[in-house]
Order: sequence, then structure tokens, then C-alpha cells
Amino acid sequence: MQLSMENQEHFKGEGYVVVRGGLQDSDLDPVIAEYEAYIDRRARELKAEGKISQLYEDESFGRRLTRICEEDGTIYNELDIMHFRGRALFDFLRNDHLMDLVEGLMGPEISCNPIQHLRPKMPSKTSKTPNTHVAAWHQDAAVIREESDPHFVLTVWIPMCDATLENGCMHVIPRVVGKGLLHTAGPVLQEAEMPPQPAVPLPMKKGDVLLMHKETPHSSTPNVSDSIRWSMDLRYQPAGTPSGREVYPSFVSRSRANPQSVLTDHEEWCRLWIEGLERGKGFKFYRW
Ligand SMILES: O=C(O)CCC(=O)C(=O)O
Repeated sequence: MQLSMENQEHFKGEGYVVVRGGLQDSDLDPVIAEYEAYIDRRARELKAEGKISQLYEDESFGRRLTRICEEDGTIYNELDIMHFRGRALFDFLRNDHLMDLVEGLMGPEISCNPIQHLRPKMPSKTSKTPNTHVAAWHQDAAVIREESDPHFVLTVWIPMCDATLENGCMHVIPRVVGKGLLHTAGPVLQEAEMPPQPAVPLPMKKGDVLLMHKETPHSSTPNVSDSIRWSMDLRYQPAGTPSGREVYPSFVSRSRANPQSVLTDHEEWCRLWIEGLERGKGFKFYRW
């Protein structure tokens, strides 16, 4: 699906746009299947080690990890993109439907930014995992180093299940773009730094895609449902511009001028991340 004029205008005016049905199940399901297979394998290992009492095989994708993590939280920290590094996940980062949406705002020379996460937001009542994916108000510009300030970086937030008010969907503050960085002392916006406009909650269906400017303040709320809110937040920048996190690997994910420059080698991507994670130890990720 190409980004419509209406979508583009909404992004320009409001600083974000939700593209309804921008992706299909066939885009997301290979990633979900890869995670399901991994969780299944790790559950068997944890069971064999006596760390969990059962495999919870009959539970859905949204619930199985919750049940496992109620007994042992080990798997939880293994799932973020840079640690998990699955092949289907890597392929998804340059998925054609996704790249078409990004191209609609950025043009056809696109680099995948290493500030990228896969978040299984656990029900808040699950006690054995940290409540890490409840995001306080921030602009993504605040987590990107200053060398990237003059450049366009697009956040792409993708629910892998329906994201609702109950399970902790995203909220944004519109019409802030152009005012620069509102943060003065750290990566969380303080009360006095918050724009006056009311926040807009963004419930989204699986398949919807949120495109957001790096200056748009956003947050997410706790998951008070009994199922996981799975999502990815990815970032893209025009190829050749700084990522704002140079210690980690960027790669060209679409290029119409030089298609050969697109990274398609999964093993190479894994190698770049392994090196990057090593290099990033002790690196100062924030400007403050
Ligand atoms: O997924 C969430 O709940 C928060 C995501 C977020 O804050 C971000 O993408 O910058």
C-alpha cells in the first residue's frame, strides 16, 4: 500500500499518522511464528532444567510467555531485536509493504536505524518480569544523539496484536513538530516541558502502522489485560545520514538508486550486531 496524500498531510500537520491496514497478516505472521518457535524451544529447556512446571502449549501467543514468565523470567530478556536476531525478523525490517510506507515520507533511499525494539509488554500483574515497556512521555529525538538533529528520523510503531487502552496502546501529543527538542535534562519529559495540547490515545489493530516524527511526544500506559501486548518500534533515516547511535549497525533497507547496497545477508547483520553490542558496552547513549 502506498501512503495516501491524506496520510502524508496528516503526518505533516499532526506529526504522526496511523495507516490503517498498512500491513497484512502475511507480513507479520512469519515474525510471530519465529518467536513462537523460539519460545517453545526455550520453554522445553526451562522445563528440563526444572525452572517451569509445565510447557503451557495450549496457551495463545499472547498468553504463553506470560504463563512461563510467571514462573521464570529468563526468556523475557532474550527477545529484543538485537539479541534475538531472527531471520524472519531481519527480513521484516526491509519488508516491501513496510518500505513503501516509509518511502512515502522519506523517499526511496532508506537506512534502517539501530534504535529498534520488539516489546512484549507484559500484563502489569506478572511479577517475575520488570515493567519495562510502560513508556513515560518523551520525544524520540531525546534518545537519538545530537549528530542526527538536523536529519529526518522516522519512528514506525507496529502492533503485532490489537493494541488497546486496556493493554497499553500508544498515546501522542499532536502538532509539536518544528519546536525542536523539548527535553532539557534527560530522556523523560518533565511536567514543565510538556506541550499544552491534550494527548491523543491511539488504539490500533494488528496490521495498522503508526508513523511518527522524532519530535512528536508519546507515551504508553500499563498493560492491565491478561495477555501480552506485542509490538515493534523501528526507526528509519535517509541513507547516508547519521543514525544518532553510530556504535550500533545501520544498514540500507531500500535503495532504488543502488539496489545492490541493500543488506540482505542475515549472517552479516547478526555479525554486525554482535560486534556492535560489544562496542556499545559503556557507551553514552544519551546526550545528558
Ligand atoms: O511500545 C511502547 O509502549 C513504547 C514505545 C516507545 O516509546 C517508542 O517507540 O519510542
